[in-house]
Parts: sequence; structure tokens; C-alpha cells
Amino acid sequence: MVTRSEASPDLREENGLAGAYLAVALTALFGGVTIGLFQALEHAGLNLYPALVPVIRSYYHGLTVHGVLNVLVFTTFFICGFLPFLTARALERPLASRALAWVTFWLMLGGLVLAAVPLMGNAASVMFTFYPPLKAHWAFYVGLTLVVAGTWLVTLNLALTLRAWRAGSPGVRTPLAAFMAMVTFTMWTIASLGIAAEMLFLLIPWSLGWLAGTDALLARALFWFTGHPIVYFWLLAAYASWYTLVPRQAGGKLFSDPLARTSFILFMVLSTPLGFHHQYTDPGIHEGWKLVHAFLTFAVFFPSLLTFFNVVASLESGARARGGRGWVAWFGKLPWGDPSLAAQVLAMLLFVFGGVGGLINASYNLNLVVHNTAWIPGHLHLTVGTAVTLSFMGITYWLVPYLRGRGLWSRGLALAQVWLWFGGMTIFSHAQHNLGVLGAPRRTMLGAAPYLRPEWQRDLLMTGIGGSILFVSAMLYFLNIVLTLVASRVPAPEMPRFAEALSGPDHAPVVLDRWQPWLLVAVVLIVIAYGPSLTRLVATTPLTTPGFRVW
Ligand code: HEM
Ligand SMILES: [Cu+2]
Repeated sequence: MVTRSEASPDLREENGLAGAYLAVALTALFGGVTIGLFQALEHAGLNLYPALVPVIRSYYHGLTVHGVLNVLVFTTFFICGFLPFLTARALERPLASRALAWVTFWLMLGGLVLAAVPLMGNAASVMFTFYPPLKAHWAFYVGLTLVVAGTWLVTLNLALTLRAWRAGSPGVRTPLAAFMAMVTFTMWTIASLGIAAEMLFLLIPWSLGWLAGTDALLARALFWFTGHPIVYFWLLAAYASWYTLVPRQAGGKLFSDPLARTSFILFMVLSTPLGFHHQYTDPGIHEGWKLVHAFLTFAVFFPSLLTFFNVVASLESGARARGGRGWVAWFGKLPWGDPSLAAQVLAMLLFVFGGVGGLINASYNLNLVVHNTAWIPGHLHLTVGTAVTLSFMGITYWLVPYLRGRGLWSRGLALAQVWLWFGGMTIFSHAQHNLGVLGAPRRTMLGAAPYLRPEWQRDLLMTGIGGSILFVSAMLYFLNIVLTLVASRVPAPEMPRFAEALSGPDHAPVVLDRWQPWLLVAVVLIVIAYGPSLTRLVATTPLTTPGFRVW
């Protein structure tokens, strides 16, 4: 039997690279979801933390590890493995510099290890948002900064690869998957300048003792400069799969390639200049700018709507080709027996509710109701915890077998896993949203809270039940992946082929196939939206706040 890697041996190195990133990503996810179980059980009144000492020393130590492993490590390493892999396939050529690619991987892994030492050692229990004046060990900040620097090298490699391809293919439209990878990394690179500045100018010198104090407000502004667009960094990688692979997995075609490019360009332009929507309650930022950021937040909802329309229309073309009928009933004709497809379609379904919740979060007066309540983890487990995570799981259901050269160990187990995640998350996130509306705070060891209210009890219990189902689902996932790696006798699959488009890229002007001009637009918009506030914050920063270690 001929696998693709034997047929085109020139991309074997890219396979290895993707495998290396995946190994790190999935290890992080394993650690992350395991701690998630203890959080959910704690909320339900079962405090198992005493048994976790000395590995996890407190609820807050665990919560930091949960956040960092899930949303910083798992996502970033997955994306840095997956999108370059897709690019190489789409362009049918190796990355411009494999040496650079490996240096990048080792740099990121080195940074991760450096950050992991204080993180696991309870010297950086500052949550994944690491807001000062909570003060972590310097190695935590330096390590994470190296990981971010690594992602910039991925951008560089993608840009060089695309340039080399372009030189050999003048006048040809960039294959959609490669275009999307490039746009995603370009967006992320400009967006990550905020966190890089926060690290280099505030947190690192402060944690090393070179600066006596810090400035919580300036740090938060720089953090959210990156912290909002980072969610699009995660989502766009999932979207790349939804647009370029899922339509064909569903038996259909992508509805519109130009519309897909339009939505990615809009994401590149609009993802960053709106971080103040995380700072509605912060003093020291003018309400006028908060309003501008609120409007831009609603604007960035638009490319998500384009995505929704385009992807659903593509799914429908697949379902109708398989005999689907009716306005809604066609949905049942999707190939639900394919766990990769089922995972990603269910991820999309829950993402609808994540999107609706996001609009609520973005609305100033409603935000005041849900701010810092359990509503927020309710929301983010639908978005990054499902739209992204369940999609990535779905991708690995073909990617891991493909890279390993062995079929998935059990399709049935995978399908059960996918539906359990869907069901568990429906229960978990509904309960968290409810708790938030009832005023339960987030980031709190609720079982130990003296102000625990009787009306929270039911949803706290449901958090525990939903979280336990999620944990079981995750363990079934890892079991299947490990057995695929070591024990599967199923023949190796092909990689899913890229979807054709009903309306192809040539139906649109060339400017929709370029990322550089849009980068300029994005930068101009960022300067307008952030320039005045950041300049004033930097010019007036007192840098007088001492650091605290409250754990
Ligand atoms: C078994 C699955 C999971 C369970 C049971 C779980 C449970 C929880 C709970 C109960 C909280 C709220 C803690 C609090 O506010 O005090 C939480 C927070 C969080 N979870 Fe999960 N989670 C799971 C998977 C995930 C995944 C897959 C992701 C992302 C990829 C994720 C990302 C986060 C983040 C970012 C927070 C907020 C952390 C913070 O406030 O600093 N979780 N999780
Ligand atoms: Cu945001």
C-alpha cells in the first residue's frame, strides 16, 4: 500500500517537523485537561487538591498550569506544526529553510522548558494572563518570550517559502491553504508585539530586579493588545481546516474561495485594534477609545459571519451530493461516521453559542454584568476549548495516522469521544454561564468561598458532571492516539485532499491574493486605535508598583 509520504519523499522532513510539534502540543493538552478535572470537581464540592501535593500545590497553582498548558502551549505548538505542514502540501514544495524550521522548533521547546520549571515549581502561579503586580520568576517570562520569538521565525519561514513558490509560479493564485497560513501568521506577528513589549520592557527587567516597580495598567494594555488577537490566531488555524479540507471531507466543495480570502484579510486587518474590550472596567483609558474598540469588536464579528455562511454552504453542498434534502434535514446526511468530520462540525455548532456570548461580552453594559464571573470560562470553553480544541482533535484523527503511517486505532472510540466532548461541554459551559449570571466569580476556589450561595449549588454540580464527561472524553482521545501510534494494524490513510471551490480564486481581483498591502492597512488601523492611549500610558507611567507573591 502506498502512502503519500512514500509517493513524495521530499516532504518527509515536513512530516517529521509537524510530528515534533504535535507531540509537544498533545502532551500539554494532556496535562491541561487533567487539571481541568480537579477544578471542575472542586466546584462540585469534591476537593482533591490535598492529594495532588507536591505536584500541584494549590488550586491557583493548578489553574495557572491549566491555562498555560491549554491555551498557550497546546494551541501555539499545534498551529506551528499544522500550518507549515499544510503550506508545504498546498504548494507541493518543502519549506524554504528546513534548518531554520528545526532551529525554530528547538528554540520554542527550549523556551517552553525554561518557563515550565518555575511554572511547575509553583514559582509562577500568576495565571496564564500573568498580570502584574503578581510577580513570577524571571525564567517564566523569558521562556514564554522565546516561544513567541519562535513563532516569528515560523512567519519568516512561511514568507520565504511563499516567495520561492511565487518565483516559480508567476501569475498563479496562491493555493488557499498556503494563503491562509501566511495571513494567520502575519496577523499573529503584528499582534504579538504587544506581549513582546510587555515582556521586554516591563516584566523581564522587573523580575530580574533591574526595575524597582511596574505598572499594572500599561502591562494590561500591552497584554490585551496581543490577548484578543491571540484568539484569532487559534481560530484561524481551525478555520483553515474548515475552509480547505472539511468541504471535501463532507463530500462537497468550498462554496467560495474569494469570500474565504476576504474573511481572512478582514481578520488580519481587524483582529488587533480592539483589545480595550477587555479593559472596559480599567481606569485610565478614555471611554471614547473604549467605544472605538467596542465598534471594532463588532466589526470583526463580520468575517466570522462570512466564515459561518461559507462553511455551512460548503457542508450543504456535500450533504446534498450525498442525497440530502430539505432546508435543514440535509444536515443529517453529512458523513457523520467520519470522526474527523464529526468533530469539526460539532465544534462549529458549539462555536455558534460562543459567538453569541462573545457579542454579549463585547457590549459595554452587559460586560459589566458578566465581567470576571464564571460566565467567562463558560464562554472560552466554547471558543478555544471547543471550536479550536475539538477541531484540532478532529484534525489529528487524520493527521496522526497519516504521519505515523498507520490507520486510526478505533473509529468507534473516536466517534464516542467526539460526542462526549460535545455533550460534556454543553453541560459544563451552560452551567458556567448560569453561574456567571448568578454572580459566581471566576478564578476562585469556590468550594472554599465563605460567600457560596445556595442558588449556585445546582450549576456547581453540573460543572463537576460536565467537566468529568469532558475528562473522560479527553482520556478516550489520548488512548486512541497512543494505541494508533503503538498498536494499530489498520492500513495507513491518505491525507484528505484539499477541497475544490465552486467559485475559484480567479473570480476575484488579485489584491485578494496578496497579504502585504493589507498588512499596511492593519498597521495604520492599529496606530489609530492604540496610538494615543499607549503613548499617553507610556509617557505617564510611574513604574512604582512593587511585585507581589500572594501564593
Ligand atoms: C477536561 C476538560 C476541561 C475541564 C474540566 C476544564 C475546567 C475548567 C474550569 C472549572 C475552569 C474555571 C476555573 C476558575 O475560574 O476558577 C477552567 C478555566 C479555564 N480553562 Fe478549562 N477545562 C477543560 C479544558 C480546557 C481546554 C481544552 C482549554 C483550552 C484549550 C481550557 C482553557 C481554560 C482557560 C483559558 C481557563 C481560564 C483560566 C484562568 O482563569 O486563568 N480548558 N477550566
Ligand atoms: Cu477579546
